[in-house]
Amino acid sequence: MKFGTKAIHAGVHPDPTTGAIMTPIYQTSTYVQRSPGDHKGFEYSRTHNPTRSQLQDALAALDNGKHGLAFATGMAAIDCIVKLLQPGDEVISTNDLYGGSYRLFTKVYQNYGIKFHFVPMHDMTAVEAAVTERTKLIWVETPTNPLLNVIDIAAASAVAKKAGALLVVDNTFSTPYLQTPLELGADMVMYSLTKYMAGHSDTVMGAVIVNDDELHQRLSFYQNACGGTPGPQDCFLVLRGLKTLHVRMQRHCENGRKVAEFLKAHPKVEKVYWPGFEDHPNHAIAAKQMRDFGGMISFVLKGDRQEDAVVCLEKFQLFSLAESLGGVESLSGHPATMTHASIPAEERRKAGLSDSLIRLSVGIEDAEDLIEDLKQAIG
Ligand code: P1T
Repeated sequence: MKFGTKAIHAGVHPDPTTGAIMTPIYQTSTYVQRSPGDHKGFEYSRTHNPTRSQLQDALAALDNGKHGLAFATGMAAIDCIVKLLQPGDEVISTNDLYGGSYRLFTKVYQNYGIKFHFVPMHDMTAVEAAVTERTKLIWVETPTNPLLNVIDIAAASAVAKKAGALLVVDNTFSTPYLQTPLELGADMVMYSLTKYMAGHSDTVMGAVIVNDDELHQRLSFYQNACGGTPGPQDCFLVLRGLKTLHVRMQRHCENGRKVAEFLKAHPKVEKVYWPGFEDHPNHAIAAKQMRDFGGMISFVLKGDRQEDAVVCLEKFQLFSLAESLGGVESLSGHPATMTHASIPAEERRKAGLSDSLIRLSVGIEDAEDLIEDLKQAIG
């Protein structure tokens, strides 16, 4: 089955009692048993819920994976993955990543005896150099948030396999429409479903997709034991969003290209970060592992001054200044003070993240209107 057909049909089935074509919102905490242990596969909604089950199946199908697990937020999904580790274990992570992931790693799990190495992963030799006999997990985000670096998933998988470590790909920026990491050797794909997957800025949720049965069992154990599960209404919203994922992503990519090209040609713009440019340092890998280049773009104005970035952000009319990304509406953000403020300034600078960087999530409005907005804001 092709992607668009799967987005609409995979994992879901009409309600057996009524024929309702949309998965009902099973707003229930518990399920009546005829006799102790004699039930219909559902006992308690932290453990299983029919709306969540259909979403998990739909998510697995889109990534060509076997099992999906849904969580209350993207951070709860990441938290569940890190719980697979033991004190003394080591993680190699990209040094350019969502600030909340960095915060969870360094401010929470470092206290539990897990060691994190942050390296520029677009250079695979840096990853190889960080491997020790204690390396248990390799954490990839590609394209990265917010610098749009592209990491070679197949190469990272080769390093992980040699090290005996698990490879995770945070696929939030790409979605399975653009890349399917399990097919490139990843052990786990992770999502903030809050973003493109739900697509309408109306819910926060996360997910993990895996092929391996044992890994699925271990993650399911933590999903239930720790309880970071989503409610059925949120699962319904993501299920509804997934049905248009392919149409939305196509338009995000088309608009992304137009906006990136406009910015690149603008005399007041110093640098544009977008993996679709042929002169992007990792363009060849992006072209190999992605089906298109997405709608996330970052840029720096000439002079590289934070004051100028703030003025530009204040002037936007259509690119609303807000955290998050991947919704139908265009958003703008200032990573240094917003999404990446939890990364110390020194570390941000080392990773190449300027305090004047502006991040855009290009929505699916008419591109001409978005470009008019950029023109008036940049001046
Ligand atoms: O916000 P939440 O659903 O918990 O997901 C966390 C998360 C994980 N991974 C990536 C790559 C992300 O971008 C995020 C959340 N990011 C933002 C809120 C943001 O504006 O970048």
